[in-house]
Amino acid sequence: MAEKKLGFATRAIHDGQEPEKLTGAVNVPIFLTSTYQQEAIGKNRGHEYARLTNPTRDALEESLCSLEGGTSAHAFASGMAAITAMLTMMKTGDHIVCSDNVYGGTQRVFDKVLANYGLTFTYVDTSKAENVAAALRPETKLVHIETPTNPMMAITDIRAVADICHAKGVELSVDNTFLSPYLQQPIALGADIVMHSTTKFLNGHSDGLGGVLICTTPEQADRFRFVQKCTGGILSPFESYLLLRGVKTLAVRMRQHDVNGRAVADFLAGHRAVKKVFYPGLKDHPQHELAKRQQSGFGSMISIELGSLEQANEFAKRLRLAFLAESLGGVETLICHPATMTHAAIGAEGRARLGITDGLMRISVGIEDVADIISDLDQALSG
Ligand code: P1T
Repeated sequence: MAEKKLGFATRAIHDGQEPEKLTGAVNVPIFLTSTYQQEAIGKNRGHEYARLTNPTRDALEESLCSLEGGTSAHAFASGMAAITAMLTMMKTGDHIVCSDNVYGGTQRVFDKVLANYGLTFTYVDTSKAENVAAALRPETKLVHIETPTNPMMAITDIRAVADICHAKGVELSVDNTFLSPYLQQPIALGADIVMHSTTKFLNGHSDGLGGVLICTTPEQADRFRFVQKCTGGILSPFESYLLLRGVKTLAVRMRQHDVNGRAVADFLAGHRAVKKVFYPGLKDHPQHELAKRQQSGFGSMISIELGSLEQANEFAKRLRLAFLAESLGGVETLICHPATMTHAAIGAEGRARLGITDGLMRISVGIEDVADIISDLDQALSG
């Protein structure tokens, strides 16, 4: 009889994290070493040099691989380092199709760095799968999507886009940062690569940067292992430890983020100072039914339209509990102004096309008592 696969919360605590062999310590130690003694020329104990492998990072990679249901995982120093590493699979002349609304830094590295090496990018609204089909060219090698998107919360049908890609021999990568593997499993829906800014929900405590690529084929694994070794933008042992520690509580944190996110979205939808709420859990969200089908929760990322930069600034200045800050996914509620923070780099025209107005604020609802979060938002909105 096949062994039953352990549940998500159990795997988050145990996979990759056997007690340490020498002492039985139940936590994976931070292996602070740049190199490893070798027994003879050509004979080592599985490790040669820390840019290639480090036992703390290995444990983390095994854990994240298990949670996303991939075949290998590769950790990098930031989400941007992970995306850049993924794009090294491309060659001059290759074409990439990308969601038109992605984290501003993703579009920046594509257009301002990688385009200089002869890669071409087409941005389409991937929430309409037919736009992806129409954008594919003979030289397209990769489709990269964010779902939900940052910060407009548009949802893409991963299965539909995966089918379109695979019919043409194109790979699909999904940035799963906004939901984490607890609320969305892109590989089970057909994605070939999952990436994360682990800085966000996976870490969960706003105390470390990181990024990861989770693969589904041995070719990708060879490639990303090689990129880690060649370019060296790997996650440090200390940050790997912090991330492993954060991931242990991912399931309980995400359950509470989801509960708090729904309650805050309902509150905001009924507030007279809020002109519009963007949250896939609300019935008026254009892809609400898809989100219900594809995700196992709606998460805690919400954007709100307040009408003007002035209103947004007044709201931000009045916050007492929530922090005005870039980033997301921490235990504390974080509120950002996409037009001047996360999406400043795409320019006013780019923002206007996507509906990222000067009055838009993005809320990463934390796991404080939800009544306290709501009361802070209420006083800040009511003025
Ligand atoms: O910041 P870094 O770890 O390099 O991750 C980049 C990144 C990639 N993908 C998504 C969906 C992201 O949201 C980010 C980073 N985002 C923010 C800093 C932010 O406040 O949206």
